[in-house]
Amino acid sequence: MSGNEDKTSRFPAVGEDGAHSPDGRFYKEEIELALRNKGMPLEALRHDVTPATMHYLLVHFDVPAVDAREWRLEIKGALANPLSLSLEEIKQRPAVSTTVTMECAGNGRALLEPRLINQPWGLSAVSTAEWTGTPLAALLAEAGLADEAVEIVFTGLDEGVQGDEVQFYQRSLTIDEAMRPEVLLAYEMNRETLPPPHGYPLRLIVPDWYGMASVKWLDRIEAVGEPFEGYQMVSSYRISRSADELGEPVTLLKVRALMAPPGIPDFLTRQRLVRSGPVVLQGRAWAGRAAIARVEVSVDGGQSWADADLADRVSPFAWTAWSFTWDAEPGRHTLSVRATDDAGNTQPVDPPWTYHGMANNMVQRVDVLVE
Ligand SMILES: Nc1nc2c(c(=O)[nH]1)N[C@H]1C(S)=C(S)[C@@H](COP(=O)(O)O)O[C@H]1N2
Ligand SMILES: [Mo]
Repeated sequence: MSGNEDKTSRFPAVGEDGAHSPDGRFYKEEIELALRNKGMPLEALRHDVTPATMHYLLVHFDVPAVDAREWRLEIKGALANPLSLSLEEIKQRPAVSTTVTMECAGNGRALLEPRLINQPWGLSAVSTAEWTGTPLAALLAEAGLADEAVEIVFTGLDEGVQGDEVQFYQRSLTIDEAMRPEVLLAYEMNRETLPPPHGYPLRLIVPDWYGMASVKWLDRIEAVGEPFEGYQMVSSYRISRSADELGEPVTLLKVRALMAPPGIPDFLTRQRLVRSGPVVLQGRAWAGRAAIARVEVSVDGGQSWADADLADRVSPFAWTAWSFTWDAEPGRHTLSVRATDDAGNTQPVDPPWTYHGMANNMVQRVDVLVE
């Protein structure tokens, strides 16, 4: 099992584990990746729906240039009636708009030590958008899934090399997951045509799952009779302790809360400067298929916690807003926020180390100086 490392890599290795940064140093290639991709500035946590230009972005290979007049979606494989649809035909089908919180499974990776050399996310790889499209389930029903079909494979138009494998970006879902009514084939983001980096002309949206499931630039959808074992299913998006351990697949979003950093930032270090007196701390919390039961704030570096107020969520698939009024006294303080879902899961202060640094939902810490 190889992770994101490749055998000819000039990157250093830590022990037998592979391509991890030995001293926390960021490589030029990681900085270039971080410039191609982007996080959501955490001040955008103040919006229910993230403006599209502030939505995080993760692109493994190149953004394909697609001529929508030529493009067609193929639906084929283990089904009775294969379909080939133009974008216009897809838009003529029943349309649904759903507000969905999406988070990259690598969010928080750069906070681990040592960390995989990869897209170096801090905590900014999460956003919420309103996606408009047509439900996948009706199309699959129309195509007449065969009894032997066990999974649906989604293939993007983007091709590249990862872990020494030439591949199109591909992910699968079980039939049960693919048939859930909230799964969309989306052609609009925040009521505008899907921007090219977000999947133009058509992408999958799988609410409640980490972002890797929501395949962009769809080319084809295939029903298959065996579980799909492509690179992005078995060699990446795994929670394991080494390159050789298969581990558990990354699936539903783990519980997490984030805070919009209060006060004003220092340009270079992003350290926060806050005026003393009452300060309204606010942010958002989310958890896969569970609801947020509780959000707690600590203003003393995690020694004591107090409950924040929760607002109604804007959609069953989107984050919940929270707020907390803090009486800020002069000095240095470390603010933290932690969420608990209605299944009783909560966030760790110290995350368990994992090889790929996936699904790290550790508690956020924000250092502030109050004057
Ligand atoms: N075809 C394709 N789909 C993809 C990806 C990709 O690189 N290629 N990246 C995935 C990952 S890892 C994430 S987190 C989300 C990000 O979606 P966004 O860039 O619209 O925020 O898209 C997913 N879908
Ligand atoms: Mo991702």
